[in-house]
Amino acid sequence: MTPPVETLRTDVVIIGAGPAGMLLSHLLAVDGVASIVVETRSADYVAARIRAGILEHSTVELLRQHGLADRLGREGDEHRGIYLTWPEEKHHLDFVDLTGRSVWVYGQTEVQKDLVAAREADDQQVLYECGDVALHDLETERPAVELVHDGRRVRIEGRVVAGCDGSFGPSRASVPSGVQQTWEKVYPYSWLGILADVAPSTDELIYAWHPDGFAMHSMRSESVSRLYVQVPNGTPVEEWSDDRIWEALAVRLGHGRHGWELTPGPITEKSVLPMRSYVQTPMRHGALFLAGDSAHIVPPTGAKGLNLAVADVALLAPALVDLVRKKDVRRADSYSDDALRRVWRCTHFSWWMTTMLHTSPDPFEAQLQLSQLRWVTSSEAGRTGLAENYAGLPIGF
Ligand code: FAS
Ligand code: PHB
Repeated sequence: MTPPVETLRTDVVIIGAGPAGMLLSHLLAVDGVASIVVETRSADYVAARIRAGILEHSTVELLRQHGLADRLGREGDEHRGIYLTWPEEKHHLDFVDLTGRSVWVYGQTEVQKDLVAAREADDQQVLYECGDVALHDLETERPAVELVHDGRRVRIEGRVVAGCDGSFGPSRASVPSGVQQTWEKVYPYSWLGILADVAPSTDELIYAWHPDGFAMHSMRSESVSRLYVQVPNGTPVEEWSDDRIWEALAVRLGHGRHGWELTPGPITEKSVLPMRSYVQTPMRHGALFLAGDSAHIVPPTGAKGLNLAVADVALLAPALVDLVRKKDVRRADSYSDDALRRVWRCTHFSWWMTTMLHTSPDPFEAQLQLSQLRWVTSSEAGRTGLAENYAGLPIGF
C-alpha cells in the first residue's frame, strides 16, 4: 500500500457529515475542541437526501441553545400533537396539554443546511468525496483515520475518532466482533414515501391504521406535503402509479369520513424505504465513539431517527470536551451506557408505534392493534404515554 502522503492532526476526527457529524463538530467547537470531518459523498449529495421531518422538543431546544434555530423559528411549523385514525374513529392527541412539550415540522434537509452554514461560517474543515476511509489504532491514545482525498492519501491523527457514518459506514464494524453485541429486527413491510407539490390536507400529522395497510400524512411546508403508504418489502416503486398512490392514501387516511378530504397534487419524489430496528453496543470502543445511525436504526414510525442522533451528540460532545480539554474521563467512560438508555427507549417506542399501526395478515393481531388504538386514544395514561415518547423525553433522562 502506498504510504500516507499527508498527515493532519486535530482533536477529534469525525467520520460522516450528516446531522450527527456536523452537529458534533459544532458543539465541540463551541467549547474550543477542534475537529476534521471526513465524508464519502459530495456536499450536494448529502444536502439533497430526503429524510426525517419531525424535530422533537429536546432537539429544538438544543438547536436554539446553540444558535442553530433561527431559520427553524421562521420557517418551521410547531405542532401540538398528531391524529390517530382508523376506519371508525379519528382522535387528536395534544402533546402540549398532556406533557407541556410540542414537536416541530422542519425537514432534515433544512437542519442539514443550517448545520453546514454554521460550520462553513466557522471555517470547519470538511473533506468531502473521500475514499478508502479506514480507522486505525483505536486502542491507543493517538487513533487515526486514513483515506484518499483528491487522489492523495491522507492520514488524520486525533485524540478521538467519532463514528457518525450512519448504517453503512466503517465505524460500527471497527468495534471488534468479540466486543460488540448487535440486535436487529427486519419488519415484514416497507414505506412508499412521496413528496407532493400540494398544500397539506391536515393541520397536523395523521397516522392511519387501515385493513389495506398503514398510511401517514406529513408535510414539509404550507405548499409541500409528505405522505407514506405501507407496501410489501421489495415493492418496486414503479408498481405504484401516482393515481394508485393517491387512491390508496384517500382510502387509508379516511377521505370523505369525519368530514375530512384529501387533496392530491403533483408528486415530485417517490421512494421505497425498508424498515428495521438495529442496535449495536457498546457505543464506545477505546478511542472510537459511535453516534447516530452508526450505532442504531429505528423504523421511522416514531419520528425518532434524527432526534436520537441529536441526543447521542448532546451527550457525546461534553464527554469529549472533558476528555480532550480536561483529561477527565468520567463522561467518556459512561457515554455508551448513558446514550443507550435513550436508544432503547426510542427503539421500543418506534417498534411499538410500528407494530400498532402496520397491518398484517393475522386477524388476531388486527384485533390487538385496534384494541391498543382504542386504549391509547381513550385513556389519559395511554395518551400521555404516547405523547411523552413522541414529543421526546428530556435528553439524558
Ligand atoms: P446519516 O446516515 O444521516 O449520515 C451519515 C453520513 O456518513 C452520510 O453523509 C454518509 O454519506 C457518511 N458516510 C457513510 N460511509 C462513510 C465513509 N466510509 N466515510 C465517510 N463518510 C461516510 N428518521 C426520521 O426520524 N424520520 C424519517 O422519516 C426518516 N426517514 C429516513 C429515510 C431514509 C431513506 C433513511 C436512510 C433514513 C431515514 N431516517 C428518518 C433516519 C435518518 O433521518 C437518520 O436517523 C439520520 O440521518 C441519522 O443521522 P446520522 O447519524 O448523521 O447518519
Ligand atoms: C416525515 O415527515 O418524513 C415523517 C414524519 C413522521 C414520521 C416519519 C416521517 O414518523
